[in-house]
Amino acid sequence: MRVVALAGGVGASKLLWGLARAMDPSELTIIVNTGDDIRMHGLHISPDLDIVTYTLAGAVNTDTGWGISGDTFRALEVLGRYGRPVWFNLGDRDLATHIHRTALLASGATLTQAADSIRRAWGVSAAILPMSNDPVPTIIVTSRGEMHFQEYLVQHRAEPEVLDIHFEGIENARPAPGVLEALDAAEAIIFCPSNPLISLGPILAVAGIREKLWDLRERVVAVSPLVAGRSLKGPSDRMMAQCGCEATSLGVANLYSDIVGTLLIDIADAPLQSAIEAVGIKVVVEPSVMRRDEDKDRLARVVLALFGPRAVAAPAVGQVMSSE
Ligand code: FO1
Repeated sequence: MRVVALAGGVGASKLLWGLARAMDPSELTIIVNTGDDIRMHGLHISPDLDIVTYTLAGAVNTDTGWGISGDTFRALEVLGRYGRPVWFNLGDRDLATHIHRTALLASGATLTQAADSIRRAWGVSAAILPMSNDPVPTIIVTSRGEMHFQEYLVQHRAEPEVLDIHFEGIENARPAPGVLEALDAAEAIIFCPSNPLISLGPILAVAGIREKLWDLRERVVAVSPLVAGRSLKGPSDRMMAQCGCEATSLGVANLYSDIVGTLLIDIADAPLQSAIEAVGIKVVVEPSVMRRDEDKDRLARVVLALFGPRAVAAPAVGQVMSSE
């Protein structure tokens, strides 16, 4: 069964890790947000592409959810000595990825080709596609002025009040090669539990993607990133409230009501079920917090099972299932 997942970074990658174990990963295509991409020290950094790649390779730093496990920060120390900004923590091994990507782009490769080169080198068999090869930086308009999303999130620790969100250049951004084709061919489309405004929002804003999902919504299952009105990682709850959206799974449903057939919500949100159904979305209530690997495996299998028994592979040898 061909499965397409729309993904941001840390929240998404936990479910993706489970999906890649619960199905044949070569049947999985992941369309990744690139609104978080930023240029630092002359290098093209694609945080969400890298988080997804490192996670599926089993190499991600599981304490932070980003960067490479066991990485050191010696180069960053020297960059600081030169007076360069060091608020964005680029590890030594991680820097090799950014150097490789930047060199490929400078030699005329596309971001799609760079992402593919990186995921192959890490032995990841799922296809990892940037949403677009055109730059679409996410700009946050805050009480302290306009800033790039990474400046808001990392440098300012998501403290400034969010007044508005722009995806710069979105009018001219085209879907990357393979994105619309993968959606067309998908038997199952999964929205990972990512921030609907700044992680899946940029993907859905690329010309043609939301429109394509209008026709496919019966095969779209979204996993809510909010549990009891709180995001488990990152500032989704605060951002949603500050942008005038209800910061609950019902608020998520409202943002997806034209493109999602089924929303999976946590058991803590069961009281929202009928309100969500009233916006025309079917609801599945399941434990959705992924703390341990067993939780990721379990949720991935629950999501895949919504598309029928064929979607879920037999557990790999040695794979632990929390329900067993
Ligand atoms: N997140 C942080 O909170 N602090 C960092 O210093 C940081 C560095 C970083 C370096 C490479 C990378 O791929 C991701 C990094 N992230 C960092 C994560 C990133 O800011 C966000 O979590 C994603 O963009 C949101 O998905």
